[in-house]
Amino acid sequence: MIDVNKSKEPKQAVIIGFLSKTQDRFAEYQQPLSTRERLEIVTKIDGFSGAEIVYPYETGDASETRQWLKELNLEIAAINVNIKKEKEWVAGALSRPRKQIRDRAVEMIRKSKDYAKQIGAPLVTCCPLSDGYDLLFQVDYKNAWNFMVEAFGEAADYLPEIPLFIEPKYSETRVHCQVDSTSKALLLLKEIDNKNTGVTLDIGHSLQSQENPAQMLATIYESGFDAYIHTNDNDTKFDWDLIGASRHFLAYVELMFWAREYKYNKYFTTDASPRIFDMIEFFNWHSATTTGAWNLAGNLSAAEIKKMMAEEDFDGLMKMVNKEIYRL
Ligand SMILES: [Mn+2]
Repeated sequence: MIDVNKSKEPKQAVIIGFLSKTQDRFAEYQQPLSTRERLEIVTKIDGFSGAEIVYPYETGDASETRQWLKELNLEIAAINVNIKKEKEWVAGALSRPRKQIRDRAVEMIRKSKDYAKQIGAPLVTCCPLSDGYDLLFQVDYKNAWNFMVEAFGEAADYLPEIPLFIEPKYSETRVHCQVDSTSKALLLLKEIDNKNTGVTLDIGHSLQSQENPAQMLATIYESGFDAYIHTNDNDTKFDWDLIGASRHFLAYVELMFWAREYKYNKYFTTDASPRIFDMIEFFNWHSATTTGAWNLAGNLSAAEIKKMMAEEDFDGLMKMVNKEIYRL
């Protein structure tokens, strides 16, 4: 295991779907590329050594993909299982009243764990975006919650050496998602009661849920679960997947500070979309920003900061932020 507190370079990866064509309701951005071509682009970005790939849409033959990874000297940060795209899951997958629909989603997560094992990925992450509601009086909250606990529990029990991470998000694709905050994800994991689980803390999702990402990282660990981090930024109203630290610089540095405190050694996986920007430039800047924030946090005196917190030296902490972080 690397000593993260001495490392000058945080491990960084990217969700490779962002290296191809993306679209919103009004426009399309960038060019469509194959999984192999997307992986080749990862090697062109300074500071990136890992990829998060989507099961089953970017994952072909496991041995072929493993060969590509070896050739390109890349690692898999995570397998991201998609349980929202298939027609039957557009209105939800794990919280639906019909058991067959839930069972097929659980089966998809199980298969993604098999694939993760075959390819040497350390974890599977799942963001149940379509599980939620658009209108009030639309879903039975009682059943929906219990179905999600049961379904995620079944998926977590399978192949325990590949842990299952749940990624909360407030909104999209439903107006209000079931797992709408980090705390809700933790409550779900407490109900499931399986230690081979964790929370994928997406900075932008956390901000959209009116959270402070650093505080939520500490809450995840203090609740006894593992954490995996997605990096990006937004305006707190919508999950814009902006370049890291562009709107919440101090929150980004504070998250890095606590990630170091907890000796976080998984990938910082970029969940940001270049859209109108030049793709390589965008990710090079994102990577440099994450490395810069990591190093800035590492150069702070953690012992002094924690002493000031213990002594409630609020003025000292405020000055530290202005002098050492903002450098004013
Ligand atoms: Mn994410």
